[in-house]
Amino acid sequence: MTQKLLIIYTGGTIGMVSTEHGLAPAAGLANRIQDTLGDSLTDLPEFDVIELNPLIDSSNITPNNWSQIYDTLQSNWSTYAGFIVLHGTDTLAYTASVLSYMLGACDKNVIITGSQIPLGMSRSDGISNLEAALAIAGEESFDMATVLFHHTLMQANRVTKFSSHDFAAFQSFNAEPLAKLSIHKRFTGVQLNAHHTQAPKARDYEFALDSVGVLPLYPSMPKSAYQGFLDDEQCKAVVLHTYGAGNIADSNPDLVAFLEAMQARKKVVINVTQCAHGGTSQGAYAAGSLLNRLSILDGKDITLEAAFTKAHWLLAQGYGFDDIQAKWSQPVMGEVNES
Ligand code: ASN
Repeated sequence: MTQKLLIIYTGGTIGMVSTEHGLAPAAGLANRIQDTLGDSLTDLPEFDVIELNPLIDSSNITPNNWSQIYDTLQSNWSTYAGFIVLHGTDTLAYTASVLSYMLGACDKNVIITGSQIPLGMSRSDGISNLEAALAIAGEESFDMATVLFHHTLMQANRVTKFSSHDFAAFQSFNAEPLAKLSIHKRFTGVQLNAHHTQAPKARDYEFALDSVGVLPLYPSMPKSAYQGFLDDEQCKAVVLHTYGAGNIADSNPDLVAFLEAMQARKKVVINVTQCAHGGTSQGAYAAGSLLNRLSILDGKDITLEAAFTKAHWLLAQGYGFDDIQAKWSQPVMGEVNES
């Protein structure tokens, strides 16, 4: 093994260039990194760059891309001291969450980052995000996939993109950031190196592309918004994006009938609140207590992205309805608080 790092460019703004249709990812990022970071590279670890094919705006991400990123990490694991995944910010939280489950407690760092302005354009935040990732990726493992953005290192499965404009595009909800990077690093939150870590194994499962849906609740929702989940044979789980403490319109007979039918057809339903902060208290209100009676899974303080990808990952492992009902409350990689 060398002390070199591997940068995996998946696409996203950090490596985009202007085109007649707007910003789009472009090959040749290694040269743009050399040109942009220039002399500061002499103080940073050496690295290689792999570009995935095709490079995508992360709005186009699918579970096949998650597999491609994982396989690239796994097949290069023994060669490099640490890894940086450059990803578009739009769906970075989904990829970061699923990689946290796929990699588990790993013995090298996988730091996911990107930017709001492309490298090589004026005021690019890609420079500081990439420099910081390069500076710490080869250090002692954090035991888990992490996201680094705007001087903040966060647990991968706790982040949500909350600003389309600010350089601080991500927040870690319901979990302290792992570190604030200033002149000094200040680690907080989880205890590092708490797990027995290992190298990731070769993937022996596939994601089923259409297996998980999301149903955001809103007032007076038409039946057509959710009926399709029942009829679609491929759909095995739905994240119900509920109000406040995990409440639904329990006086809407069509919605209640839909949830009953989901349970009868053994399709998993997970209750995740639309509130970024706080989590559910399923059953605290009468308007949410029906969900307990229907054995709908309580998402507690999990993010939408972490719940959606956890359902995908559990289904891909071959777990069925009964297994997921039993397993859901156990955290895989700290994505939910147990209490
Ligand atoms: N549309 C871009 C992407 O997600 C946004 C970004 O990276 N800042 O690929």
